[in-house]
Formats: sequence, structure tokens, C-alpha cells
Amino acid sequence: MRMSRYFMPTLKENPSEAQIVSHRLMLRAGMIRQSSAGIYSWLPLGLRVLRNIERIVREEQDRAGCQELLMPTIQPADLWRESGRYDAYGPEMLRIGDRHDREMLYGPTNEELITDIFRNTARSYKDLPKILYHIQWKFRDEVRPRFGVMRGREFLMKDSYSFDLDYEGSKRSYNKMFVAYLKTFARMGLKAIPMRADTGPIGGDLSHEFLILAETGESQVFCHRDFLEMDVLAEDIDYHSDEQVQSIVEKFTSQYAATDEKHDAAKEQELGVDLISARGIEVGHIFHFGTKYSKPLNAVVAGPNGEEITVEMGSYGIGVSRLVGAIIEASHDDNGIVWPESVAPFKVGIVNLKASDEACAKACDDIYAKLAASGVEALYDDRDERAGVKFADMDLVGLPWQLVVGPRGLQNGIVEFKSRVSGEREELSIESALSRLCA
Ligand code: P5A
Repeated sequence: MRMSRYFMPTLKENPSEAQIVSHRLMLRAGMIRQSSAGIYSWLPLGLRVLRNIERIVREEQDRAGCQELLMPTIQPADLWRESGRYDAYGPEMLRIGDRHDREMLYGPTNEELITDIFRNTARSYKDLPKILYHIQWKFRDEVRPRFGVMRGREFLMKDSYSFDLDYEGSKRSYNKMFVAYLKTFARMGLKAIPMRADTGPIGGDLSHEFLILAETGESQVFCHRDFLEMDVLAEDIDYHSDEQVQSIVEKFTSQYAATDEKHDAAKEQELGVDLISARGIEVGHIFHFGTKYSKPLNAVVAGPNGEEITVEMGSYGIGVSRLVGAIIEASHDDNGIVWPESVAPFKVGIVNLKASDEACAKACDDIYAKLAASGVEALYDDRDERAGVKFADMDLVGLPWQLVVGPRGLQNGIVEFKSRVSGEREELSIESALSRLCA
């Protein structure tokens, strides 16, 4: 993408409304703009990151055997009356009337709707197990929307729902999602710690929140010091192997980790200096709630002997739009964002130091075309701006690599190749710079 044509309204000054670094940087890099409290438009640069996160989430869900569908954002109130949650959900739910005075709502989550789909389609135990998911916008009328996309009112969530015949089956589904989440967050360069958590308005007997530690986190958490050094889950998982899945879950749950609400004060004595207390950002939350929704909504299948079996369920959420902010909280410096390569909006930025110089422009055009031909996405600063402005913008936007092309280096066929993470610069021939990026 040529920056001279790109819609990327960067800001030099820190916007006064932003209290935390990720919100500041997202506004400054031209990724989002607020439309009303807790509701944002995603500008082209921000949308590229959101889509990359979505893609990783989707790939890992599919790998774990989940199937994607798409449910609507607007739901009928009656379904929520059936589960008993319509009144209980309170003012966080945006209630809407249509032209026929039918009561509708903008979905804050989809347990009722998916259970309705399931009860109208599944017939036999042979239809199980199943895990269905979608990636869809939610609305929660939060008391205090803040920190940009971190606590929005409208936000993008990946939510999955599992259906099993019995408790053992639903525990297997829960464990699969547990492992898929470890893998998903690791691919985004995040160390997300699974912690015992309160089930709140979703309900159920068992749940884990996945949190990344950050001073700006909204949750108070407690965990064993070992988690600071834990390896993120890098290996490939065979989701058909219950043993492998279970052993990974056991490894991560064997050490103490809990959010504020589930914290056991006795652990403070027991663990002593090994217990750390910190702030965390909740990027995912998984729930096992058995028949909480399937029973009132009568989601049953016929068992092997024709008997009726009420299905056992769980639900599993990832805050897709919150992750954009969370990744920035975890990865930035004084100059701006430092994107992990897996979610970066572009892999490399080409900085033309002298746009008015014909040779320089030609070399940059050529590099840009060659990268494109190899499928490498580049943000090409071809603007007629001072070098200082270009460097500052490139650092702010945080692409993993920068290729700096100036008239002096070009005379010797040399460009500068800079890593955004380490700040290291190397002088390379154009060919070797290209082959590094295309490798
Ligand atoms: C699980 C999937 C649920 O809603 N039902 C379907 C369950 N869980 S949850 O914990 O309430 O939300 C899942 C994840 O969504 C993100 N999230 C938010 N992101 C931005 N702004 C918000 N206001 C917001 N609320 C929740 C979190 O990452 C949470 O883990």
C-alpha cells in the first residue's frame, strides 16, 4: 500500500481522552475512531490487524474440530425469557422494539440462540459431540466503557458452544477448547495464563479466564510465580488424542492461578513468596455449565435405546477486538507499537528517504513490486515528507521490518534493513534484503 494514497490519519499529539497506551497508540496510528461511547469504527490499518487476529482464532478453532456458522446480532426477547435470563441480565442488555412492537435485543452473547438452533435440528445421540462457533459483534451496555476497544460496548467476540451426551464428553470438549486457547494466544505472541474464574451471568460450575499480565489490566489476579517463566504452547496438538489434550490441561492447572473472585486467601500463607499478585487483561473465558440452558430450552436428543437425553453444554469466548488493544499493551515502546509478525498489518515498511529523487523512487517502486509479486505485504512511504516524519510514523505503526532507501546508499546498491523489535540496522544489498523478506 502506498502511503500517499492510504487512509491512515495519524496523529502527532497524544489524544487527551486516552488513558492507556494501547488506546493512545491505536488513535495515533489511525487504526480506530470513536463514534459514540464504547463504539468504534475500524479504519483500514486497524481492520487489517483485527482480520489477522480473527484468522488465527478461526484457524485454531477449525483445527480443534469446531465448525463455523454465523448467527445474527439481533435476537428475540422470548428466547431469553425461556432461559430465564431476560430480566436477570439487567441494564447491560440493549433492548429494542421492532415496528410490530415485538421485543428484540442486540445479543450480548449467544447461549440461547445456539441452543434453539440445536434443539430444532439435532435428533439423535449420533449427532454428538459438536462444537459450533461464530465470530460476531456483541453489544453490552457497560456501566463504564473505557480504554478504547478493551472495554467497548460494541465489540467483536469469537464464541463457541459445545454439545455432548454426558459430563465426561463435555469435559473433553472443555479441555479441547482450553488447549486451543493456549495455542491461539501463543500464536499472537501472548503469554495468556489460564486462571480459575467466577462464572458470572453465563453460569455453570467451572470456568477459566485467560489473562495476560499487564499493569493496565482491569482484573486483579493471583498466580504461582512459575507462570512467569512458563513456555507458551508451541507444539502441534493432536485433538483426537484425549490423553495429550488432558495432560496439557493438567500441566497448566497444576499450579495455582485465580482471579480476584475465586482467590483462596489460604494460598497466600501456603505459597508465600511464590504467589504473585498482579493486574491482568482477560482475553478469553471458557465455561462449563452442563444443562443450564439445554434443560429450560428442552434441547434433547434420543439416546441409543430411544431414551431422551438432555445435552451437556459449555461456551467459550475470545475477545477478538479487545485482543488488538491487549497485544499493544504487551508489545510497544516509547516510539509506538511493536507488532508480532503474525498479526502485523503489513510485514514491512519501505521508507523512501527522498521521494523527489528519480533513482530513489524507481528503486522503491521496484522493491515494492517485487515484494508484492512474492505475496509480501508492504506499506510504502512514498510521500513527499521529511525523513524524520517518515521514521516517526513507521515506528508508530510498528511493522516488524523497515527497509530504508536513500540516494547515498543506492549509489552502492545498499539499503538499510531495520528490525522494529530490536532496533538493529543492517546494510544490505537490495537482493539480500528482498530474499530475507520473501523467505
Ligand atoms: C463465552 C462465549 C461469554 O460471553 N458466552 C459466549 C461466554 N463470556 S465473556 O467472558 O462474557 O466474554 C468473552 C470474552 O469477550 C471479551 N469481552 C469484551 N471485549 C471488549 N469489550 C467488552 N465490553 C467485553 N466484554 C467481554 C473478553 O475477552 C471476554 O473474555
